[in-house]
Amino acid sequence: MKTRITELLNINYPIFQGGMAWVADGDLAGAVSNAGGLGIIGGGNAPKEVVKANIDKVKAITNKPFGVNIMLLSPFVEDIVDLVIEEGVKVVTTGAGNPGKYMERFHNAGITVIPVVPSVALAKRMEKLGADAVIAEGMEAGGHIGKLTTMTLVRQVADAVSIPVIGAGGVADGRGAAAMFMLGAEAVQIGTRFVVAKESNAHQNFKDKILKAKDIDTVVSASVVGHPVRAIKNKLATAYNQAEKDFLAGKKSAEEIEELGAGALRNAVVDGDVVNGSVMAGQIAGLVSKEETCAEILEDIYLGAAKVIKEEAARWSDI
Ligand code: TUI
Repeated sequence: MKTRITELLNINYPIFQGGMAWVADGDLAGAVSNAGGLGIIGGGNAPKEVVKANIDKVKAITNKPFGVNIMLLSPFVEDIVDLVIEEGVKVVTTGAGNPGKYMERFHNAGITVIPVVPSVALAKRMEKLGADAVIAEGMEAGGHIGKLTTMTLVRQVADAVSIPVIGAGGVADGRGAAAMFMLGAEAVQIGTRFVVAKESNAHQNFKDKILKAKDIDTVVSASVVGHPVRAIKNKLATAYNQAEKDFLAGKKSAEEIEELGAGALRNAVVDGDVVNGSVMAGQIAGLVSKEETCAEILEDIYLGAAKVIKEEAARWSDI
């Protein structure tokens, strides 16, 4: 099965592993790319040396294509832009902002640029600036999110641009992937299910939170102060949302609230503090109940999508 995305990137499966900060390291991205998907290193807020070590790791694991996600709120964003160019990284995805000012440098270096967009307006702007594709990520996703749902965003972005669209947010299996293709996507990006992959180095406590989560267990924090983030409900998320109420009542400063979030993702992913740390995960966590290898996950999604698409097509074949 081929789409413009599998051809553009020379990958077997039209499946990206989300570039999740702290989680998407060289081991995870290397395993996904090696198995035929697009593994993506999550730059997050990491300094250049850390991202470079992860790039070296992927290159040691596989010769296949991989990407680096540049989180545009990072204090090290300029360094990471330099790094991906120096290292000959072929694919860059961006998140949490507008990568417009780096586009020319990426293209001069022959990099395929795929920004995450939370709206049709940004998708169109990215297409005009020469983006090779866009990832339309709905608010079902974990981590930093926009306002629209995946269902409405993917459909409207696919209608508005001519470049290929990757659907993300709320996808964890073949049925979800098939739904994205029906909406006009030519690949899917998946985060939460890869957090619990065998090759993922996320702390077991973090994985267990996802494996045990139900459909309604995530909440959005920092909608008032900071950047909206979806995570599994815990003491931190509850405290953050209470602090925001206090802020609106004039009883707390923005700085005091932002303090709560500092280092919270690292605390959960690396140290396993899933009480006071931020357990970022998508709403589809309720469907994720097994630790598997990246190869097993990719095959399950790909074959699962093929199965339901064929079954559904058969139902419509007489019309
Ligand atoms: O970036 C993500 N997900 C993330 S980043 C992250 S690290 C972080 N932690 C705490 C606070 C903030 C960041 C954890 N999860 N997904 C991609 C994404 N991009 N979601 C939303 C956006 C986005 C939002 C606004 C992309 C562009 C944008 O543009 C605004 C503009 O400048 O036009």
